[in-house]
Amino acid sequence: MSLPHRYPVSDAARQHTHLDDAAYQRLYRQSVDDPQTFWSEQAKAFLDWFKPWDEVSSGTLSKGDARWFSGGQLNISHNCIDRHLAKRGDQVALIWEGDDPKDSASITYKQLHEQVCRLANVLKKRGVKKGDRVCIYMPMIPEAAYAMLACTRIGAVHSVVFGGFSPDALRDRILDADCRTVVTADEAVRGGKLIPLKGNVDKALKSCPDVSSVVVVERTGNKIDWNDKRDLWYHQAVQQVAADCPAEPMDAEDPLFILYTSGSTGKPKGVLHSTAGYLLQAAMTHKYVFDYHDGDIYWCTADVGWVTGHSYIVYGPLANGATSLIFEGVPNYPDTSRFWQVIDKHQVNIFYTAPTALRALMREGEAPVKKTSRSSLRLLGSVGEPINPEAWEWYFKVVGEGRCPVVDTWWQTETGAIMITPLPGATDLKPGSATRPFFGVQPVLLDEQGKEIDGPGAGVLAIKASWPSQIRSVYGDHQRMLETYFTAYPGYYFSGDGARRDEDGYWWITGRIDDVINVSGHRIGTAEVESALVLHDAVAEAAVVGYPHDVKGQGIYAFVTTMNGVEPSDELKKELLSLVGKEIGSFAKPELIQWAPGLPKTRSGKIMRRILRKIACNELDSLGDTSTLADPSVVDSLIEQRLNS
Ligand code: 6R9
Repeated sequence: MSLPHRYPVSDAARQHTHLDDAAYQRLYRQSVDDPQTFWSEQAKAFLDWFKPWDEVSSGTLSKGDARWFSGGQLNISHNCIDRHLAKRGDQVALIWEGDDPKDSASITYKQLHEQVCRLANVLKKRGVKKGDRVCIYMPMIPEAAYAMLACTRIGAVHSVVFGGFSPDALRDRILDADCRTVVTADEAVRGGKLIPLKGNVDKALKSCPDVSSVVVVERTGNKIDWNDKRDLWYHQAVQQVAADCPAEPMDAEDPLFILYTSGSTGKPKGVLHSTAGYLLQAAMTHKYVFDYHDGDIYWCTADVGWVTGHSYIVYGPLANGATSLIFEGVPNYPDTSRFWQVIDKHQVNIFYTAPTALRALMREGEAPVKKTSRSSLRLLGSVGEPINPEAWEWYFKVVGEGRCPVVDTWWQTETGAIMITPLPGATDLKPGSATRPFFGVQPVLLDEQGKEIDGPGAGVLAIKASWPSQIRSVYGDHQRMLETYFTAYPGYYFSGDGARRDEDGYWWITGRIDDVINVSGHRIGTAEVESALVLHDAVAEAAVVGYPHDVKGQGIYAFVTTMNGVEPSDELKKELLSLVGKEIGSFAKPELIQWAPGLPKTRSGKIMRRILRKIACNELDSLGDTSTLADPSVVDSLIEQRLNS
């Protein structure tokens, strides 16, 4: 194996940056040795407070009761909008690039202020109060950001549900958080196709009798069903309220948003974040990781339905008074040059995307990239899954022409903001490595017994001290948060990821070690897909595992046992796929379904996923111990029929 490449910090990056390596070292030391002073200085520098805090942090990881800046008061929308008005009221806050390249718009901070205030007043008028949950099910249009910020303005807790989720998945999330208000659009437009968002909401709400208001943005103007008692048009409602709305003072630890994410067990968890710590770390990482400077045009291609969209399209950039681009479309529409064309069109300086998009575009060759200039680009970022060195090099050399540092940022819905990452002016880069911890983050490698591994090695990635944007709870089930993240290794936050640390102390994230599959950066719990499959009358049992996929990173491989007397068929396969689409969303449909006469089980009846994973990955010489199987012969037949050979 050849040694991984190392790219030293470029002169350009060093000269441009806020922080060189010496500054990183010094501040990192301080953040770990004297977190109280460090975070107190940062909280003053990055945020506007209505009332100062009493205590920087308290609580412990073992109790899962972290609190940051207790006693302090602030408001997120004030921090993201109002405080910028004096200096940059006429500066563009959001650039919207539509699905159709002919559609784009710019929204200044002044306009953002008015839009957010008006929508906040609409919500208030419909009875939404501080602490109430509001579901946001939206396309990638500016109104999605307005809705999030409007909630924060009045202290409502938003729960954004990705527009790719099915009506059933939407219903479950609305019920779990007891949302009474939904903000949506008539339809979404992606890659030239229409997605019936309002139609999906109507279906979901058949089982959500408590939802009393649905605010509908008119995106396409196509005909939709309407319920006069419940539904209101956004564009009409905002005209009927005042253009100003005071920002509600919120306690630092007041809940800010819920975002559902998959774990190893069945039901998605409503990860709950709170106000001050979240915004502080989102803003700070946005500035330092992306080397953001006043006037930069910044573009994160994520969807606001995922945490990356929350922290790095909306909250981090706007807290810093940045210009943030919201893209409605997809990388390959109208053609595979689209990303680079958008970069040229809006003169984007900082670009943040996912490895799966890069791998898909890489397959198209260099021509679609090379026909654009990209001369405005200064920095490239990656997030969502491990980036393979080949994709990293392509990103660096072809997209960035060797000029732009690539920051590979590791973090999670639960961490709220970036945790392990290079800083472009401080960190030598190694393709495929997320490199070093951000300020205040103390990652450790644990062995199977939960003991810390010193020096180079591989193990479980855990974090040993609280950080400001840490998960605060699982909505409605605090116990579940404690069990999922803080019980397996007492005193640590358990990430669910495996990692390696090299001789330079650099971190290499190797991927999930629990039953979570990362398909194109979407986290999907195997248990969720299995529960969908077994809903079918013809299915007796199903086991789902991940396998390496060239473009998506991982694909979903399902082993399905039919009921006695039911013959497997292509028809049944189709029904199963549409069932998963209905229960979760199209993005969770298995790529491969293998009919399994039986599943490998232990004598106590547990499915041995380890073996299924090996079969799905076609790693047959490392099947491991099969002696504990109740019936070892099922393995031979599964191997023979495997679909990924
Ligand atoms: C931000 C986000 C989190 C999971 C995480 C890990 C994977 C994210 C990564 C990465 C390797 C990176 N992941 N960034 N793996 N290198 N730079 O994606 O949040 O949707 O909650 O997913 O994604 O497996 O545990 P989320």
